[in-house]
Amino acid sequence: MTSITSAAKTLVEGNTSTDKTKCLESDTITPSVGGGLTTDHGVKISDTDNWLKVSDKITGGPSLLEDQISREKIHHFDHERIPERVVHARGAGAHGYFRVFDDRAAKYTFAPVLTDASRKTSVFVRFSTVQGARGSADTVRDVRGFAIKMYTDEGNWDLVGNDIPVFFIQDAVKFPDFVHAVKPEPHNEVPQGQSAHNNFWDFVGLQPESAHMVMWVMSDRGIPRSFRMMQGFGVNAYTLLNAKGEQHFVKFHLIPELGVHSLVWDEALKISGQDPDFHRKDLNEAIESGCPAKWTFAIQTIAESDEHNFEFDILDATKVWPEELVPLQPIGELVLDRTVNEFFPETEQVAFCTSHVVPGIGFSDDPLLQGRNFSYFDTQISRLGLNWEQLPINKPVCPVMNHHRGGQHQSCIVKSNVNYWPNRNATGQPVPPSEGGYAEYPQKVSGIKQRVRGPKFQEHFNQAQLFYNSLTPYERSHLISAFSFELSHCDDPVVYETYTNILNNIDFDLAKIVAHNVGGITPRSPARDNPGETSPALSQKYYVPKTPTIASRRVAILVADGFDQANVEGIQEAFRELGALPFLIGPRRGRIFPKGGKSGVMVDHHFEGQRSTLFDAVFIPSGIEHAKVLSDIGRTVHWIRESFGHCKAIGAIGDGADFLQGALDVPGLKFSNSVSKEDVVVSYGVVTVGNGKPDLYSTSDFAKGKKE
Ligand code: HDE
Repeated sequence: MTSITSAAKTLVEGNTSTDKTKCLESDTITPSVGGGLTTDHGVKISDTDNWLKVSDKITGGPSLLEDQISREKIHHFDHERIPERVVHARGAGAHGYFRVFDDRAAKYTFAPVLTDASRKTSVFVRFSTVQGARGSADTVRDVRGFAIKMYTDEGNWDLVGNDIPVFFIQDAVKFPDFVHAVKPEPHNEVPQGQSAHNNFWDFVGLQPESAHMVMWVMSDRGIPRSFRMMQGFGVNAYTLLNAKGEQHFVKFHLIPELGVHSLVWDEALKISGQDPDFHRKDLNEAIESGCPAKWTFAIQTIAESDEHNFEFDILDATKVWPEELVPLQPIGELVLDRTVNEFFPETEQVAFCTSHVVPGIGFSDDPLLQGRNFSYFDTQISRLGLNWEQLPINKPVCPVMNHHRGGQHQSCIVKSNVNYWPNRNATGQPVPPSEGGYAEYPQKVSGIKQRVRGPKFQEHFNQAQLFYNSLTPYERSHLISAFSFELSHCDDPVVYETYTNILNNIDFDLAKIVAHNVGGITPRSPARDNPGETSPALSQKYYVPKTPTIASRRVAILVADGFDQANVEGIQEAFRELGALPFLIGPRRGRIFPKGGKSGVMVDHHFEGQRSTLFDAVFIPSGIEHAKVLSDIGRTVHWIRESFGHCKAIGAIGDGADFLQGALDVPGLKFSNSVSKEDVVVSYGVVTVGNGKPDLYSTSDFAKGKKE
């Protein structure tokens, strides 16, 4: 009922506020405790636990179809699900805002959302994986969707991006083929949440335009540590129109404040089983613990007159605009600071359309974008129904008025005797461009009608090679492992042999190693030269945060009875001061008693309940008894070894450092044998202060030392 009233109000009058959170309040209810249950038609219910039956003192008796209250409950339940998205089915969302630093983008656009620094535009962002179903795991190797809905005063602007700057195909008409190939195979619906299967590699092996994007997905970008640590890219080339009527091509970028970080593959595989909701929990945990997710918003622009001055076609979505050629211009920030109240009406029902732009922002002739502009609106109709834009999460914050009527689930009641234009009442006339009406740039177009791609769309390997060359040695080694994992899951030799040929067009050594690993045909000579050109911004290493921080990072503190209380309290306080999230993990979830302490501390988890994979770092305090227990338990020794293998920071004091030394028998790894805080030893990410009297050492200094 509330949604009908507010939707109708929006259509005619507009909202009184442009803050989306406030607008959603009229559609949000808080169930009152003791307020009583009702049917959907508002009649009070006295019993929701027992179906109406014909019973006597001996039997419960048959259920009666007559029971309209039970029938309504079941009816509603039977229809609770809607079709999941055909791609990007699994997602997580959050609310926040966008604002620009100043009006520096005014030379490119008159769109106030990109130029008016006094504005705080409400946003809703949905992150997603692409291949898997709604119930698949978060940490699979895949592209991540990064879809932003900006509720601007001029209407909704949907920037539907990914965490990878290029795409698998150049022309939208290939999308159904690509999606069929990557999704579970038609005969057996295998695999789920993976591209490691014959059909995907068959398709991309026969479709060389995919080579660049495949390199990105096989790199660490395919397994992000967190949505909050991913870059975002609009991918397609859009256009900006300025007040003088000049047009520029533009690409949109988001750079995470926390830097770009990934899991390692072994970690990602384990988390898929240990906590399939790892990413969505991470987003909520960070926001709720006071660490909003933040990105710098930047643009790359190319003047219309420069369109053809590049060796690649700037409208080809399988290409980046290298930053050496087209620098990034930071213009604003995106912040996510509010979690959703209810998943279905917000994250599931939110619906994005690339065609939703606001005046000052337009499209280019990128053939992928043109197809997307058709596809998104269309898919929302089958997923949510024609009137999907009236759903609370999708509704603009500005007035909506037109003569569209009817359709399923129409929730606006328009009080008017006309529903067309022109009309005798002059109701709802179009707004002229001078008063803010959307106007297209008068682009000159000529040519021959034919099914072709531009000549520069034919080159597919230069940028795949540029990407490979720009990776650090460890990034390359991860990439080689990823190809080896994926291709060895393909059991049809035609498939993995074809793909190693593709790799030989990128780099001879890469092709040789992967072919050797997966049983492909080892190439004898390079298919093309690799002159070694690089672009540093393509490596994740480039995105080290300006101010390194451990804020929102999860730290496990392993404790057993007899731990040193001062150590633990000191380190907890130090971590909290730096915004990190310390968790106590013990041999039981209950009270664990410090040395000489009677009251004990409640630990958050049991060693078996949460594994090292779910934390960014681990700390072991001092305490002889406690260290002995830890070293006697195989699981805790494994915790430490696994953390080390996954390159996590590990810290220990006193007896804790002794335990660590026993658990980590790694040649070359150094441990402290001094009690002096001046002698903290940092070796391969393992930070120790030696045995002795741990209270001589201030644990908060330890955490700060770690941070540096
Ligand atoms: Fe999508 N894409 N896509 N896509 N896409 C969808 O729309 C499509 C493409 C992206 O969280 C669908 O609402 C075509 C590129 C995201 O709700 C569908 C082509 C990029 C999301 C669709 C592309 C994306 C989608 C399915 C041309 C990165 C999730 C459900 C080849 C810039 C949005 C839906 C959300 C979703 C079509 C390519 C990103 C079917 C035809 C390139 C983040 O309409």
